[in-house]
Amino acid sequence: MTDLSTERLASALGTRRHEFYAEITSTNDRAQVLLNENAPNGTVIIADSQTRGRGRLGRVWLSPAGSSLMLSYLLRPPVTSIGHVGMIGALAVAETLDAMGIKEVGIKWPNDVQIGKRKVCGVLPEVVWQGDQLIGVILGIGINVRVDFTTSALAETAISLSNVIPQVDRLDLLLQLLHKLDIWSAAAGSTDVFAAWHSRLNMLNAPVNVVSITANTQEMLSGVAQEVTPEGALMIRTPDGGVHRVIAGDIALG
Ligand code: BT5
Repeated sequence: MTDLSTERLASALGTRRHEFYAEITSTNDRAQVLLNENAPNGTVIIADSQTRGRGRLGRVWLSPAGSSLMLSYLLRPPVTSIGHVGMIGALAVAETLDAMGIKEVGIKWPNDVQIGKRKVCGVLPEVVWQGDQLIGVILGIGINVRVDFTTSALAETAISLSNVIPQVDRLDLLLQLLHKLDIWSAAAGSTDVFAAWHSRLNMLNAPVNVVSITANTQEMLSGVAQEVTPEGALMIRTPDGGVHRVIAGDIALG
């Protein structure tokens, strides 16, 4: 028996609006359609496999069929709180993994959830506008449940839950995660979101190499990850004493 199926999901999710796909391009694509069709907050789209699963900046998300929990969750936060959505995703996942007894769970800026220093989950918030009107935000989440990375290029940087705990039922994982997402999305805009997210950052005060990415430029910076601001900007202190504000990018530990 597979741990994710239309029948199991229907009986566990009850009245929550949801869709399950054995295969889809990307759950975020389908979420966009449902958001535009006025689907309620908390609607969730789940897939067993994605043919065009994506990360930030057009990158590819690796997720062989049957191996991951992949979902998109719909929210309509106040426009001033859309920056909280990625934080909510990472925070909800980190709390869920903690509650499963997994050790060394932390968040690496901007929103990777790690076990030790390896990525177990990626978060992809996508904001949907109609003109200058906010329609809502799609929170895409991919968790490696039993992906075998041994022969992959990600062998050194990625990890699955199956590497640290014996067995995971993806439906149980989903239910626990949705519970956390419901709680934290209701708190979007409150200072509690940033405080809880910030307390789980695992790279503050560490030496890092950062690629700072803007619309037209990419800049490499090496220094210490000094702070992350409530707006989510990473502050890097370089050896010359300068402090640089990084809005979007990636970090590798230096
Ligand atoms: C992310 O992007 O980490 C966001 C990933 C979001 C995936 C979910 S799945 C459900 C929903 N539907 C979608 O289409 N996407 C979302 P980013 O920070 O850009 O990280 C991408 C990078 O992580 C890649 O370039 C690889 O280096 C690495 N990577 C790819 N697959 C991975 C995996 N399964 N585990 C760990 N690292 C991975």
